[in-house]
This record gives sequence, structure tokens and C-alpha cells, in this order.
Amino acid sequence: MGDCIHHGEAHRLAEEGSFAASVPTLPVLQYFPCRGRAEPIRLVLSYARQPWFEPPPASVRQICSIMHGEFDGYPFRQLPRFIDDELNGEADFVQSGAILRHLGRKHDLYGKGLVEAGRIDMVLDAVSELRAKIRAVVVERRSEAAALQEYLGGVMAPEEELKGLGMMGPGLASLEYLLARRRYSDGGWLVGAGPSLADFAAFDLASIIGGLIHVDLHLAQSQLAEPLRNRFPALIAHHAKVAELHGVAEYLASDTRHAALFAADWLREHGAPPPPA
Ligand SMILES: N[C@@H](CCC(=O)N[C@@H](CS)C(=O)NCC(=O)O)C(=O)O
Repeated sequence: MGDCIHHGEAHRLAEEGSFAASVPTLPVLQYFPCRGRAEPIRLVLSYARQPWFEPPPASVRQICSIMHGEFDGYPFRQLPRFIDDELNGEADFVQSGAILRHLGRKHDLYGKGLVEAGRIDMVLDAVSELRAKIRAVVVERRSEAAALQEYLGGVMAPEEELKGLGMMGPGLASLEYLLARRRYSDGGWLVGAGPSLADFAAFDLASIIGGLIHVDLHLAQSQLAEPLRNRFPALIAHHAKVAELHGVAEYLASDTRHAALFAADWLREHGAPPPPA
């Protein structure tokens, strides 16, 4: 598929060999060496057969230091940042949702017409809220038993139970409902006749919760995997369908995919050097 996929021990670096020559023509994705908020972006790039470049971890530490002391390129002081290789360098974005939507518009993954685009936005925002809920369990509450139980009884409650709960916002049953009832798609996708941004975002969420692709299962993920499979069969089938897409399947099987789930883990371990004086 291209330079974003490699098989071997180390990731290739900008400074090395023939890859160096190709870097100026590749879009750059600045992020931590983990899946995190960049993963749906990587999935979309893979599906679009668009190779990309990611700075190596040592450079990411430097980038963190710059981003904390410099608004230029980092107006909101966080990653991911995505610099497209086209559009005269004007397409230089932060905010994971903005980057994803840019790629959706560019690669025709944002539905057909205003109605589908609006539905895709609905799903993207709901997935973003659901992502915050699993992150709170795994990162903030360190997968403690009480947090997992609350999550299983709330966010992971089956449809009929969820309807009777006081929990605010979406549960996984909300996505299950859209898929199982073919609410916005007859083709097994979330919205429309083919894959869209909504599918890549939902795929990533299910991967986080169920540890469905990699073997690097955190305790939390392994405890949630079984109920995920039993309670949300349409979401599981959808996950398998996205995993089989050309480009995506190659990316998932490659060494390019980071094992770590959340940026917070990397940041805790490696931190950032202080901003330049
Ligand atoms: N709303 C932003 C949030 C970005 C965000 O939370 N970035 C975190 C990593 S996932 C970060 O850069 N943390 C390092 C820091 O704040 O210094 C987005 O979606 O891009």
C-alpha cells in the first residue's frame, strides 16, 4: 500500500535512506506513539491508500515542548496536528475532529448530500462522547473494579435496560440500534451506501472497548470484551466489516499500528521537556 506500512523492527525515520526523499510529499501526522485521538485519522488514510509520515517519539517530545510555548501551528496547544502535502501547506490543522472531517471531504467519506453528512456528524459526535466515557474508566479511574461495573451497567447496558437508566448521553446500545435497525444504511454501514467517517470512528471505539484486534489487552478491555460480543452483535459485525476493508486490513496487520491505546499513558512515562526559554 505504500510507505505508511512497514514490516520490521523499527519505524523508518525521516532522516533515513530513501524514505527521506519521499517525506516532503507525504502528509505529516504529528501525534504520540499510540492510537489515541489519531487512530480514526490513520484508519481513513489507510483506507484512502494515502501514505503518511509520523515523527519518531524523540521528535514528539520536542514537538510537545514547542507546542506548549508557541501558538504558531499549535493554537490550541495539543496534538494531533495534520499537515497535508497539498494545498500549498495551507491545510495545516489541529483538532482531531477537524482533521478527520478534512479527510472525509477530501476522500469522499462524508456521505452523499447534506442529510447523510449531518447524520455522519451526529455519529461522530456521539462516538466522541462515548470515547470520553471509556477513557474516564481506563485512564482516569485506572480500570478500578467499581468503574468497570458502572461502565458495564451504564454505557454497556443493552437497549431495553439503557432506556430505563438515568445515565446521560449515548450508550453502546445507541450505535447498536442504528446498525441493527439499519436506520441510516441498508448496507451494513452506519450511514449511506458505503464506508464513511462514521464507520472508522465507531470501529476505533469498539477496538478500544473490546481490544478486538490486537493482543495487547489491558485488563479492562479483556473484561469488557465478552459482554461487548454478547450484547452488541451488530456492532461486532460492523467492526469485522470495517476490519476487512482494503487498506484497513493491511494497516491492521502491519507494524505501523501502535499498540498503546491512550496518549495519557505515553505522556505519563515520557512527559515533555520544558518549553524553550
Ligand atoms: N480536542 C482535541 C483534544 C486533543 C488532546 O486532548 N490531545 C492530547 C492527547 S490525546 C494532548 O495533546 N496532550 C498533551 C498536552 O496537552 O500537553 C482534539 O480532539 O484534537
